[in-house]
Amino acid sequence: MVLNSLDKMVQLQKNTANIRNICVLAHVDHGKTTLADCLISSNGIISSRLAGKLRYMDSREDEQIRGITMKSSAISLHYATGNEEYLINLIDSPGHVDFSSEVSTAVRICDGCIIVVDAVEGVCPQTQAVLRQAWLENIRPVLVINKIDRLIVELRFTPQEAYSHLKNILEQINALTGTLFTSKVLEERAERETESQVNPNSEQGEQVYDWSTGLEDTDDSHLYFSPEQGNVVFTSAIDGWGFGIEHFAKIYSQKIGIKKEVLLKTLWGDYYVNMKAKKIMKVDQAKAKKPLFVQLILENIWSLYDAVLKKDKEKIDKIVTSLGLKIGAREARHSDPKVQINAICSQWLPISHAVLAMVCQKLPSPLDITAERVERLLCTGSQTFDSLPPETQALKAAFMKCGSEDTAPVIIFVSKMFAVDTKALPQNKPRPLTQEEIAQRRERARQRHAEKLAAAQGQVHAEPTHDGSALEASPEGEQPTGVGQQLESVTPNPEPQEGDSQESFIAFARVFSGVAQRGKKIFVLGPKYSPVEFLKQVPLGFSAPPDDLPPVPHMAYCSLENLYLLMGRELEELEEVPPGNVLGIGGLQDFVLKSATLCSLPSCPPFIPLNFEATPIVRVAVEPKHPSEMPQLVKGMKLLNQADPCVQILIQETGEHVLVTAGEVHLQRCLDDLKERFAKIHISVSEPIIPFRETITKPPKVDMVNEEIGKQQKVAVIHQTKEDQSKIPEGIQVDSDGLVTITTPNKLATLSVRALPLPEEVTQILEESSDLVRSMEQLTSSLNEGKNTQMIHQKTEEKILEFKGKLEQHLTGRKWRNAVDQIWSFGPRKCGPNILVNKSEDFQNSVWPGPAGKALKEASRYRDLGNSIVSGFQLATLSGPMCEEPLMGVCFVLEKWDLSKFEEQETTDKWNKEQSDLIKGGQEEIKTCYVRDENQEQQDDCSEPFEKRTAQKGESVLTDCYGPFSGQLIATMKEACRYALQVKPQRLMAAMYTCDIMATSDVLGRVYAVLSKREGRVLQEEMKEGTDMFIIKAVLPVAESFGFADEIRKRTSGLASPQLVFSHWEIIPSDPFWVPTTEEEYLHFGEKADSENQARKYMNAVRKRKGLYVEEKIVEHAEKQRTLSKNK
Ligand SMILES: Nc1nc2c(ncn2[C@@H]2O[C@H](COP(=O)(O)OP(=O)(O)OP(=O)(O)O)[C@@H](O)[C@H]2O)c(=O)[nH]1
Ligand SMILES: [Mg+2]
Repeated sequence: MVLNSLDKMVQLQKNTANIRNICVLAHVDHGKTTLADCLISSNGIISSRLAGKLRYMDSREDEQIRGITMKSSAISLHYATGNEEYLINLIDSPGHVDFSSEVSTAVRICDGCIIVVDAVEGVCPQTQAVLRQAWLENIRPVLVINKIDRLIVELRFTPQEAYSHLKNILEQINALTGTLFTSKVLEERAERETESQVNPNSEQGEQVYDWSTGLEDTDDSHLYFSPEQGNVVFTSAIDGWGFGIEHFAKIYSQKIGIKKEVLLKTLWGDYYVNMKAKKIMKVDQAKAKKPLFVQLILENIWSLYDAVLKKDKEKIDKIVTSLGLKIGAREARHSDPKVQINAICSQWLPISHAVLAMVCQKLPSPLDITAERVERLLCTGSQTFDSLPPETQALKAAFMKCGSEDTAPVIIFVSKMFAVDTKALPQNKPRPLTQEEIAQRRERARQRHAEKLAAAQGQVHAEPTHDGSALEASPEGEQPTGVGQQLESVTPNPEPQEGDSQESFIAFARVFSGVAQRGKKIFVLGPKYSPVEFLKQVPLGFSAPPDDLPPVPHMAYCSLENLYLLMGRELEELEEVPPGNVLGIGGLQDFVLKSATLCSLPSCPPFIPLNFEATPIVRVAVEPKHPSEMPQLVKGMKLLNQADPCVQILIQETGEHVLVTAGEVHLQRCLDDLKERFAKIHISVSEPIIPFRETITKPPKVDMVNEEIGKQQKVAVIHQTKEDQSKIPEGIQVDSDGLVTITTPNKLATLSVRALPLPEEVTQILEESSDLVRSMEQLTSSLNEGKNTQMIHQKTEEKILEFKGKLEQHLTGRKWRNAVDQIWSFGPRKCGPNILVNKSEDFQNSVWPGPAGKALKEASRYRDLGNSIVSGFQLATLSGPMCEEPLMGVCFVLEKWDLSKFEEQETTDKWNKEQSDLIKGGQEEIKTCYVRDENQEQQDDCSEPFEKRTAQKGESVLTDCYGPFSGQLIATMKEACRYALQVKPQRLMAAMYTCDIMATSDVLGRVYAVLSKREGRVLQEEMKEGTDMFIIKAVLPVAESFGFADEIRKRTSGLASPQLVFSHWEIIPSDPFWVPTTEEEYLHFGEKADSENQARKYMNAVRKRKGLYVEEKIVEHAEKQRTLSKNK
């Protein structure tokens, strides 16, 4: 039964210094949920027998079936040690890469974390990832090395071997911490340096460059994990035991009479004890002395396991009595050794005590929040804390104080929204009956029973069937009036019929300052809210009631409807929540989409966005089985979007509803949720839509049979495919160098565009800097609009310069001369990995803020036309000619932009207009021009009425029979870019996953077989020290990855399990349009070249999906099949 009442928890919540908000982080399957079970069982919420089997925090059905956690969930635990009582808000998180966004939502609201590492597998990719996330959030970690039992039972290590193995794991994880720490210190030092460059007076004479400064001054010893620091415990969660060395130091200091402090320093490390002299000495390898850790700790555990596994009853009894334990008769007789081990060890070395004591001692309370973390949380984008308005800076004190007085501002962060069945909310649940009510019920039942008996006696002669039905009907028919009605009123109203399966959204949140009270009104600040804007709109110290405030973008005002204590699967209602606690908030569904900051003062900025490690990449289109159920699907998708931190939902131009998820497992979970909870309809799901990118390359030097191109004689091309697809329509000039010149339909402007492949490094830089490019774009557009409100912050400016420098560094050579200065735009969506370079002389413009960008001021008229060119470029980069996928790594150079005709036209227009104004004065018949044909002469005819019309209506020349001129420019630019691409060798780019597979040596061959079948490439293969495990690092195209994890698992009987993470885009080397053109190629590939062309296969699949024309020859020369034997 639950040991802690709600009142106890409420009381504990008030003592902020004794609250620990922690999360459990690890690689998948390292035992987080099992560990959480053990901690929960110490509070009596689940029985200790079930701990490790129940996986209480995995409350979803699919979590239980698959055996992996998919959602992070919280539970509040009570822990008492000595005189102190602690409240531990524990969050269990998923370890699977697909759900790493759930980890981000957990670390944000914690102050510390438990990193769990499997003693056999050691440090794995996700261990690194979660450690990095903990660092980025500035939360303190402690380490649990779990599954020590596997070293004994599976690997059959001797205690000495186990010790070396554990030492190794510690070294690995400390090396990781070291790299994180060093990079951070170096970064900080760089920051300090730039600051000192800004005010050179402040630190004179310190200009000598010494890379190690900063590193040496900073004490980092507390950061590392080491048993003697008390931040490492060794556990076996499944067997319920765990220890830190402090426990043994206490015991042995009494037993062997060596001071506890000395033992604490020497129990871990290469020391041994000289029993006779009662002295601790350094281990001398030559003498083969056992370290203390082995001799005093591991050997005892090993011998216990040995005794139990060998069923040596006598020895077991001896150990049990020497440890002073009492084992229940049932456990002692149990045939399963695991049960015995669990019974003995969980008493001897209770895991919950070891872990929770470490958590309370080593992890900070909410009061210990560092100034650094607060500043980080408040500074979005490239802002610095000092640049925030003074009202905002003042909030820092509130964070640090974490006070609960009335004047303290209430600051809450919502890190995610989760859905629960409305019926499961505490206010809707039938509450437990009080003693009185139970007595009343009993009385009522007794009465009913008496009545039934009386009725049965009265109808004793009736037929049995009739009798039965009468009995069944009687309770309802004969409701005793008084008591019954009273009872009805205490049970909650049933939900309305249609809504009985409704979902309610609860915010997963933490109070950072002030007391969250039920019904309190609060500002909800969206991620884009800016307190600066607000303070500008509303005068300082606004006195109006918040309801009357003018509407401010990204801000809402609402009340905290319900507050909950999160207890794993259960929720408990609370009236108020003091600062420093994790809580659930109901009623924010309409105000918060995924995450938000809540504050009682509008001067608070939104917290920095959560740092997601996974990129959503797997997309599918969904539709209802019955078209009439579309509205349910749309509603369901909206709910799903709110309930998952990382899923994206899109409606594509084609009208498809698309779901973008982080991986296959995530996809499956989203679909299940959609089907069973949010939409509750049957849906059909498309094959995963695999994203591609289109690009161009340098012309290849050799052909497909490795012959130098040009040397081979081209044979007569039998089929025209190659020529066909790159056929350029008439009226477009292409020179030998790939420069495409094209004229707008009204013949007034001519554009010359060339496409060039960007060097790989440049594409990479562009990808990495997309955020910066976006903010640069915003800046330029606000400058152009003449707003000039956004001051460029110095740090941003430096970043821009650095970015520009990097581009210049890689774009060298004659071809790229001045190119960086002339960059006009990035695309698609103004921040993508493609560049538009403007080399035309008449019109200068560039993306760079500052003098170069201002050159344009003169011609605002041209600016609009310039915008059309940029839009055309954006459209062209958004969908390429091969299969309408976005472009990547392409540079379009606008060589010439001839507007002379347009200008002439405009002058004539003006003149005409003046004339007509003078002579006529407005009465006019307006002729419309019809485009009768594409024919040239007829178009020319149009020019006369066109001129008249525009002139007489007093409009500018910007509209003609082909539509607005700006629109024509957009279309022409887009076409020019497409043709410029098509005259170059085009290539597809595939999205690639990196995958880490851990496999034993006997299944290695099969892993390789699956990898190579799926076009995977092995990068590295390493043997894990001390085990027969291999770690294989490989890259694999996303297109080939579906079902990969399952296949590997099946082929290796579950011994290898891969983790797939999106890594980069890679060019597929084959040319999708390739056909054999030389004799050699004919010989090699045959006339139709129908051997596999991977790129063409992908391209055609995408085209087919998008409903585009696919050039496929199905049967060319059909030959009648004959059976030779018949011809005899
Ligand atoms: N031998 C052994 N097995 C363990 C131990 N702890 C957990 N396991 C097993 O490891 C498997 C994974 O445990 P979980 O607790 O679900 O792991 P997790 O870290 O929560 O996994 P995810 O949430 O999916 O990332 C289960 O089969 C557990 O029984 C342990 O101490 N020793
Ligand atoms: Mg788990």
